[in-house]
Amino acid sequence: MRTIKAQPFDFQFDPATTALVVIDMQRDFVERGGFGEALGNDVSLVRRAIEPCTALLKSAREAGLLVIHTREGHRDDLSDCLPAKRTRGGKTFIGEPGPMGRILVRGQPGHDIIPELAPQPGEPVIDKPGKGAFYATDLHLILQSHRIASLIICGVTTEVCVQSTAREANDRGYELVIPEDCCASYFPEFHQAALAMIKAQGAIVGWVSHSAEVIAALRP
Ligand code: TIU
Repeated sequence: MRTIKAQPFDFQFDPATTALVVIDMQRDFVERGGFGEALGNDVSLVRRAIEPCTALLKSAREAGLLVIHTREGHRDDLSDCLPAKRTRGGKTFIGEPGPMGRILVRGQPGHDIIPELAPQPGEPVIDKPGKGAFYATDLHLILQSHRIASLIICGVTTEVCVQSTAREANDRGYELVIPEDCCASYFPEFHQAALAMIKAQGAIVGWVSHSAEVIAALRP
């Protein structure tokens, strides 16, 4: 077992049964002209997670961890986008044309994972229609088939897709740690609040750490 210095106390994990899950590091959320900006947000606030995620991803690959990427997005005909989601937005809505193609539609440029964190061949990419990465996807099945027990979760945004995924993972029996600098929100106060909720009550959902601590624990 390895140990990551974390809150509310140290996180124990075995690299052989641990996966890194990178949530929705897509152009639509972290570049100008995408869904995040269409919702009225300043994307510079979430771009701060890119560099720490890049270092963490490199370290996870070197340590031989299973690496999984997720992308939030919808079918061309939006048949998998319920009105409760489709009607949300500012001036531009899911499926409408934007500077990076149709907003949050699979295959469009904005839906791509940013080049800094591009998946490597063999790394599963989960296309998810919801906020949580387990909802209506085969993520749990893939994790089970690899005998994964622990997750390192990073990506955007902290209080939306990262937190939803962490809660879904905890309910399915996974132990999880979130390096706080590897996730970000358009609302720094929500980022802080989400992480506080996750680690509260003796790690009620999971642990919170920092990329430097996770990378240190992954070194041989
Ligand atoms: N990936 C993700 O978090 N999707 C969102 O819509 N996030 C917002 O914060 N809006």
